[in-house]
Amino acid sequence: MTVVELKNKAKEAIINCISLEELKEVYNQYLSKKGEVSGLMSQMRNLPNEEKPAFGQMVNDLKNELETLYKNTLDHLNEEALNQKLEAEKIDLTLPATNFSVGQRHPLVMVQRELEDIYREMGDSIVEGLEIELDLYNFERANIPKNHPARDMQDTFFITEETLLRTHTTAIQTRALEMFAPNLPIKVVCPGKVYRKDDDDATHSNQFVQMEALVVGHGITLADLKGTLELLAKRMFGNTRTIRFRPSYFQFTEPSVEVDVSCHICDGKGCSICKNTGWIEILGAGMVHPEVLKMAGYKDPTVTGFAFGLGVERVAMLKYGIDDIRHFYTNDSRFLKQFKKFD
Ligand code: FA5
Repeated sequence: MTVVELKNKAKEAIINCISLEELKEVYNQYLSKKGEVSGLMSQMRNLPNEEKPAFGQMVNDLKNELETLYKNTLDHLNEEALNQKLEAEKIDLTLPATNFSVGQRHPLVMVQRELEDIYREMGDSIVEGLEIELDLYNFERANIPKNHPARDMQDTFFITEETLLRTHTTAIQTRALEMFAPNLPIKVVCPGKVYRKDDDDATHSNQFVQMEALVVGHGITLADLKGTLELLAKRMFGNTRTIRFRPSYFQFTEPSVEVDVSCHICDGKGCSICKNTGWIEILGAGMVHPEVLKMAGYKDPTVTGFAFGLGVERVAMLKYGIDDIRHFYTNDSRFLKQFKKFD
């Protein structure tokens, strides 16, 4: 092939390239070390000596011309590729933004945190226990020996004869007493999930959250318990709800009381939610039974204490006017979103 023929063929091939890949192939064919342009030099040895300089000059000129054309085509194709990429990634800043919905705390967590803050202000520290608990801490250390009829008050999920799903946060109380004994004073709050074989209805669930409070020292009296509960009720419900103390029975407190808050649905007049009583029970309480203190290691009879165990769902229901405890567990976002304003 003559120099002119090669020149025309190579120029046409470069100009017709429509992609970088094609251009690379054309470069390899004509302009690389082993390409056709370098191949022309091998013809030099067949030429008479006087023609060699002119031929060499011609091949060099061809090489320079093709390289310039190659470079311009490469720039053009690179620019085109960049433009295509920019076009594909184009962002329309005038489009409306995507709405990301930011989560919020669950109402039960909100109420639990609020209660913890109140307890903390009173100087309590938080102690946690185990959901799978020993019979020993759930019942025996709470002064409820095996086969005692008081066990029937809490229908229990037993795992083995000695282990169970704790039925109340009093199990954390008995562990805390053992952990602190014989040191004084104790001022702790014990939150946690508890489990019972209760039939589910508007105010009962077989899994719920309790918060136990325990104060032990010298000279703690029922008046301290009453004062603490009144303060707690005012902080949680304001002054509009009425509370009442009702004598009750727990095997681990003596005397024992239960605290009710006037029903938020009927304002105390009686409705299906409060079972026509006008009241909703939120907690059980009392003076820690001397036997419970003794079993934990407090032998001094002048050491006394009070404890109470509160149902977090019941408090949340009264606080936010919720008519069915089951709403807390179904994860319906229409229900949960309503609490955003309180978070
Ligand atoms: C007890 O669990 C005692 N351990 C409380 C206690 C602690 C008394 C310390 C004395 C000293 P009771 O079973 O009544 O008591 O439950 C306490 C509270 O948990 C109730 O007032 C109620 O608010 C809540 N509660 C009880 N059962 C359920 C249930 N099935 N579903 C939702 N909340 C419940």
